[in-house]
Amino acid sequence: MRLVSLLPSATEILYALGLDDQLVGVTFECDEPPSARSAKTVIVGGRDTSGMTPGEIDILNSDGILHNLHTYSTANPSINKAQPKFKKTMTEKLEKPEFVKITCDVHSWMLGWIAVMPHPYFGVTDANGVAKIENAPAGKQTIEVWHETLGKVTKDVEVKAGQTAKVAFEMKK
Ligand SMILES: [Cu+2]
Repeated sequence: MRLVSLLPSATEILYALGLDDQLVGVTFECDEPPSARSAKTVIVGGRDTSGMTPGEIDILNSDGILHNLHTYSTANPSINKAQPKFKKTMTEKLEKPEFVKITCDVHSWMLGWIAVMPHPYFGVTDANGVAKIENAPAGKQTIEVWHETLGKVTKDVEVKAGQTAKVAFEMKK
């Protein structure tokens, strides 16, 4: 079974029951046990973002060693600062829409991307390459697919109210 917990208390219960190996996703609010957010996929951008401040991101240090936050961006100011072992959470601001590369200069293998979106209509592909965008407004919409090495591809799609529109993308090197 693959479990996703959308409630901090549910995450705690799943850990207490020893079901954490079946837990694949938690929310950004699931802070108990502290390892939950670093060991599992953190789901953001759901319909309820009431607990989030737009443009703010929490960067966690869960292993208690020195790291460094280094972002590469053009629209947002770049960040380059140390995250000492005692700094469990650092809150940074990324307010302008763009794809921001983030690395740790202490550990060359630590690299990620942060997608700052101007709207809540996005999805992340799963292991089968499928992404879902929920509650997209009806009408003619443009979908943009982004991949860190393959770049961007866009397609137009007609979204009908109450129906699912399917669009296939193929990206090549
Ligand atoms: Cu590091």
